[in-house]
Amino acid sequence: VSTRGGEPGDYASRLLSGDRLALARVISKFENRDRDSGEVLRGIFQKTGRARVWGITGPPGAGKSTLVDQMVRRLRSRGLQVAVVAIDPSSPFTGGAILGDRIRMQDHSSDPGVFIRSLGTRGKQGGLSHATLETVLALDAAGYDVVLVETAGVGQTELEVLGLAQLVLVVLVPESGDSVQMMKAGLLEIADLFVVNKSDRPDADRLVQHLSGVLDLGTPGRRRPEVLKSQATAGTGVDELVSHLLQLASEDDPERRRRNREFLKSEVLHILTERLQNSVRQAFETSSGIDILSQLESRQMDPITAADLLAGS
Ligand SMILES: Nc1nc2c(ncn2[C@@H]2O[C@H](COP(=O)(O)OP(=O)(O)OP(=O)(O)O)[C@@H](O)[C@H]2O)c(=O)[nH]1
Ligand SMILES: [Mg+2]
Repeated sequence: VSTRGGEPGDYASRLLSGDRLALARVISKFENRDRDSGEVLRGIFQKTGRARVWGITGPPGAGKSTLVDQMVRRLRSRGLQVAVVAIDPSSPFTGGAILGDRIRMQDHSSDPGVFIRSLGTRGKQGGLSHATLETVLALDAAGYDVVLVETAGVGQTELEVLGLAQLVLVVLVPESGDSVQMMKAGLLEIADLFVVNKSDRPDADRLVQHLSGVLDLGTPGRRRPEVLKSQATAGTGVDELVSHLLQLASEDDPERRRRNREFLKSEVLHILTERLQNSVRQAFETSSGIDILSQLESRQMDPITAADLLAGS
């Protein structure tokens, strides 16, 4: 063991040997885009690919966190180590729930087989999925058997983040009937399993039937997702849910592989885009960059020519 604890190689090896503090530090590095995060990632990447990564999404307040908490319990009782990545919703409406999540999740804080982490939605497009992917890779390398990624909402960012999940669980509530229409905007395509939570409320069965009807129409090349019911606050239906996800995870699904390939592709694109943006931003600081800028201002040079020049520099 090296005495120089700050070296990227040390972080990687400490993480791989199960050091939770190192794991937390590595995730922060990834989130903050520290200079040495690339090297740390290279040091752990070979050890990834083993964890089951499940996305949990659905409308705000549907009970995702309550359900995740219950799923953690069930997975733990099956002897599996579980990590939870909660994407902090940017929506002001759900801000208060985060605190609630944290308090609830503290129940697991004494269990070394559980690791919980929140990631913020700050940063620009692509930044979050990037940080989430790297966080999931770190958790995977650290040996967690299942990584649950909770995202709220059904916006573009959330859909993008869910691309990294091998399975996507969509949580709805009996009142979500109307939003089934809206879900056609993408969620329906990526869902592997639906759960109608808050089944203690009226109309849960109606939504199950309605959703089943929609799903029966089918998506070509896709397995028809099941629709289950749960009451997360009482823990009802959670065992069936977990069993079903474990079963799905054990089956090979070409669509899932395709989705994962697309995600990896878009991640590399994000990395390249970010690099190019950074290098061009830096180029604008140099004397020739400043010169190009003034030529642009005085209309002596057009933006396309400027881009060509900067890309070549
Ligand atoms: N009646 C009932 N209430 C539930 C059930 N599951 C969760 N709740 C309640 O619904 C509220 C929201 O639950 P959360 O687990 O925070 O929901 P969430 O989807 O994580 O919310 P956001 O992260 O803010 O989008 C809480 O008050 C829960 O106690 C359920 O099965 N039945
Ligand atoms: Mg939540």
